[in-house]
Amino acid sequence: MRYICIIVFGILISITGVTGQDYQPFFPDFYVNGKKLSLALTGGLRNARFSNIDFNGDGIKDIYAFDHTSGRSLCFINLDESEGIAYRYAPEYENIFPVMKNWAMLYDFNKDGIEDLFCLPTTPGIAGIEVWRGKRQGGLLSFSRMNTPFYNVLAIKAGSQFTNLYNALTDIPGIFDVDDDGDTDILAFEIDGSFLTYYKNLAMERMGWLKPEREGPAIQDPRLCRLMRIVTATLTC
Ligand SMILES: [Ca+2]
Ligand SMILES: [Ca+2]
Ligand SMILES: [Ca+2]
Repeated sequence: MRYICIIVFGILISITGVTGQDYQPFFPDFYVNGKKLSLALTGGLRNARFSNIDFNGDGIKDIYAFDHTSGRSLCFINLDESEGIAYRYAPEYENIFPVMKNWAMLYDFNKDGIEDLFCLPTTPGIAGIEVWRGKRQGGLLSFSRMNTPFYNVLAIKAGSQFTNLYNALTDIPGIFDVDDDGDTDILAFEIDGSFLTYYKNLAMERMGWLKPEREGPAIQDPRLCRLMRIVTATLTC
């Protein structure tokens, strides 16, 4: 009898077919004392770093938050309301970001008006900085990882080879134009964590914006050269 039941059950499955349920996110409204909680389903933030980027292409900067504790990317659209400040939780943009850990931030290093993504390398164990170039095509925002000669992380020359620009796995580097000469520099602590290293970008001094040179056969993108032609110098201030 037992075997008959199994056979009948198998026949029923083969006839009717078995399919998994499609999962569709559901975002119900939540109210407290009649007041709608607009960010009730964000999941909360414990140790977040915030950046600005225009997700929906309306010319108004929105908010990107990377939460260190959960490793989540959270997106918030600026509603540009005339009174007060209002943001909408926008999970539909979260899947444009790769899976990341520890830290992530946005900064437009190549001055094309679209923020680029800097994060802990997605290759495990590499203490450095990974760069994903932002682009917008057909109104859709996306990021693509930039290739470099050393594990696809931001690299500096080491003799005739390249090595990673060191940044501790748990540290967030400073990424901005330190000397205000138009290109992006890096501040990062050395391996013992005692001294801050100033990685000065030499793109403006050596290449300028309109005549980029390439250093090494593996560097194929002149925009990446702008970021990679750097030297170390002790920060004196
Ligand atoms: Ca916007
Ligand atoms: Ca950019
Ligand atoms: Ca600079």
